[in-house]
Amino acid sequence: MSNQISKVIARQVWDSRGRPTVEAEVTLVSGATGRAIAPAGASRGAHEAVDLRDGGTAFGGFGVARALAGVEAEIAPALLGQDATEQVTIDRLLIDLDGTPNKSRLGANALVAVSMANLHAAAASAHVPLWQWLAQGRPVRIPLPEIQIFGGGAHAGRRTDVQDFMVMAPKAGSFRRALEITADIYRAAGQLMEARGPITGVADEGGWWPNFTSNEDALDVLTQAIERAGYRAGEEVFISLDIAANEFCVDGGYSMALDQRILSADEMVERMVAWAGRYPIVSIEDPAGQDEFSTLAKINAQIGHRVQIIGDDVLVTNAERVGRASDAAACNAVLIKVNQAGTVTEAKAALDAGKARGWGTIVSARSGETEDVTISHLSVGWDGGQLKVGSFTRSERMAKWNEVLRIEESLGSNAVYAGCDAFFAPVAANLTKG
Ligand code: 2PG
Ligand code: MG
Repeated sequence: MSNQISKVIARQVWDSRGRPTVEAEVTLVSGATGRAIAPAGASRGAHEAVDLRDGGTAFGGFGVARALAGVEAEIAPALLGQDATEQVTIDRLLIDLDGTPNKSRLGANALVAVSMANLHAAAASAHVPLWQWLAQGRPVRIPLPEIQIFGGGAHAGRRTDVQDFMVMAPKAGSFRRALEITADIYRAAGQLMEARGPITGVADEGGWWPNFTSNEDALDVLTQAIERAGYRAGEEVFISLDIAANEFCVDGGYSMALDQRILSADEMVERMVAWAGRYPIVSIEDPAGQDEFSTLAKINAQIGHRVQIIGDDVLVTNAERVGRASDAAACNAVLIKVNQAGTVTEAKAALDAGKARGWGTIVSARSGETEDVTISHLSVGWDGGQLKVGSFTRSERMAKWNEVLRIEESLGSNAVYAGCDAFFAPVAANLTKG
């Protein structure tokens, strides 16, 4: 059978932080091959699948020799002869082979690279682009992008408490236009930053390095940048935040470095509600710690009808945790990062769990990335609705935006931009009523 796997190899390549990571290559009897690279997060949830790193002194402990060895000694022999088009079976095999609840034995970095490489090989064998292989004829939309303008938190030496200050253009009409709008805003934001003092570069995901006296200062400048670029903030272009609050959640309180004080959970709720009232915010990710379902529920109850409340560190791309959050009414959207789950199939299950509840779903990159564009295809092929890749500079980010541009172009007049419909219905309705 030509779809049988004939070879699986893994090699060490390097990510956007200059750290080693795993690239896997899967070859089929037909000669088709697929290749994928594992990304790596910096602000990680405790319930994520974990990477296998060598520790010790070499490469700051980030070496992947053990992860590579596991692919060679165990994963490759187990996959030989398997049908690559049976992704669920392949992933089940990987999960069972690892045998741990968090993928710690063989490493989520090894598993996710092989799982995604297999997906590419299957698509190559069918001679179709990956997004099309995933869609299998079902209707898809071009995702609404969520694009970072300022990077903070764990991606910028904690110069702001908030990790991602982003923009969204749900009414842009097309992905191509949304990127043009973002380019204008990114440039305008740079000019505003320059006027405030020397620009000191960019953060991990390419957003301007923050030079702000408070989180609110950053929100003011971002709003100004939208307007300076010629767009109406709160009508055409909206702000999206990843608070990544888990990073500064201590004993249920929130240690806000720029405020020089610890907010109680209720004060955090008040802060989010106040920001959503004062700024043109349409989306907030992780406004509470990774197990703070009740704090999230309070925020969701107050603003969830008009603001997307995304779970990332709290949901860790896990269908079961999506169910828990849904029961607690803690979120109305789920971030999907394949390496948080460890396999393509588990990530898809989390996405489906979100969709089944009418939630927004956002396929996302990690802060440590490479030229790999798998997620661009996942976001289209799975009809994910939204895509988060980081900022609008640095080629590990631009590669992913550019890939979606190509897909949109290939669809011609059949391309449908997800736009406002990418949100949970009440949020979408609120956006379109104006
Ligand atoms: C996040 C991601 C991407 P990291 O928190 O959503 O911005 O960061 O990959 O460091 O977890
Ligand atoms: Mg996040």
